Amino acid sequence: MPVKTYSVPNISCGHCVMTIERELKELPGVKNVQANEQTKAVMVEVESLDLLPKVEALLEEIGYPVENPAQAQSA
Ligand SMILES: [Cu+2]
Repeated sequence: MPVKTYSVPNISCGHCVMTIERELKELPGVKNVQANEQTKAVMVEVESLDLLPKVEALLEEIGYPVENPAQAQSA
């Protein structure tokens, strides 16, 4: 399944990591989420790349906008 790693500068502590993982896992089609406080990265595994705009919108909504949205790259 496709995996995308985002750079999310607003991650500052373990609480951010837990919030991001909990919220993203509730999105249908998201299979796995791993956020990292040290690297400020969020790895998402999705059923389809079509879901990435939703992932990005949700992250922005909860206060963690991504630096490198999928539209800018070929994932
Ligand atoms: Cu935090």
